[in-house]
Amino acid sequence: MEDILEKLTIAVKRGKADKNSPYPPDMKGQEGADELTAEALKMGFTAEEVLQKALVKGMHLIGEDFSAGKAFVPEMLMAAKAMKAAMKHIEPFFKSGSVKQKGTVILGTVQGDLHDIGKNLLGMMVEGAGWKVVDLGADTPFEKFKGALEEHPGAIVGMSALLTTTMVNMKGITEKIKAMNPDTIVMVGGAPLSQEFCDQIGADFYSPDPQGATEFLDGLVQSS
Ligand code: B1M
Repeated sequence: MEDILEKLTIAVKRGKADKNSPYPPDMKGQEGADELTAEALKMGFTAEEVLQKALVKGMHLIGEDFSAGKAFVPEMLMAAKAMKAAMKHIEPFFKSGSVKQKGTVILGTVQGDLHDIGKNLLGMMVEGAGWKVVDLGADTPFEKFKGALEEHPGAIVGMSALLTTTMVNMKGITEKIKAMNPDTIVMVGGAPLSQEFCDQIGADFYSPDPQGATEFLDGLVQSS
């Protein structure tokens, strides 16, 4: 049973998106992240298990290889492509939450940063928990957050960063958002962040994972 999760971890790490993908050449003709995710779900693994035990694990492994100089940007890109092929099967499970919307959350990966997989996962889970999500994408400057806040007054802002060099951009954006309206709630997350950093930049909430962010959001509804 667990065998399929191991195969899926390898498919993501190696960037094997689907059976027809010619990359990597030594895996030609083998099932990729697309088919293996569908199979794992069919076998009864939960979306959460597939995500944590295979997909996120595969991304972590390619990250380790990159740190060790054994993989490079093209390999990370292929791994991201495989992850995305898998996520389309996972998405319906996270989006099947309550229909009534609890409020609006504006999400974006911060300016300068192209990593969008974690932000996309967060978006799926928040949407599944019953929130309207306005996804501004990656490399999001303050102006885009401003425009979205003007369109959705009272919305909560969620910012993601994966690089130590881009997380610092969250400070200026948070300050400008608070200058527009001090009551706007700003939550931040992403692998290099910490509670201490969140406090330093004047954001309202930090969560290392989408579950914590969703619980925080739901807590806002209960307390209002
Ligand atoms: Co990049 N990259 N990358 N990369 N990349 C990392 C982040 C890195 C850790 C790799 C490494 O060195 N081991 C490293 C950062 C080092 C650092 O700053 N400390 C790195 C680097 C250096 C770079 C480049 C600079 C490489 C270069 O060009 N020399 C470059 C930068 C480009 C740019 O952004 N300007 C770069 C490029 C890329 C690709 C484009 C090739 C690709 C991204 C593709 C894409 O996202 N569409 C890529 C990838 C895939 C990675 C790794 C391998 C995987 C990231 C990922 O998707 N993880 C990554 C290594 C790693 O993470 N171990 C790496 C899976 C994802 C589910 O996790 O995003 O952490 P994560 O999200 C989590 C939590 O953090 C949390 O929830 C998610 C689910 O649990 N979370 C939130 C995230 N946002 C949240 C917000 C919240 C709450 C929770 O509230 C608002």
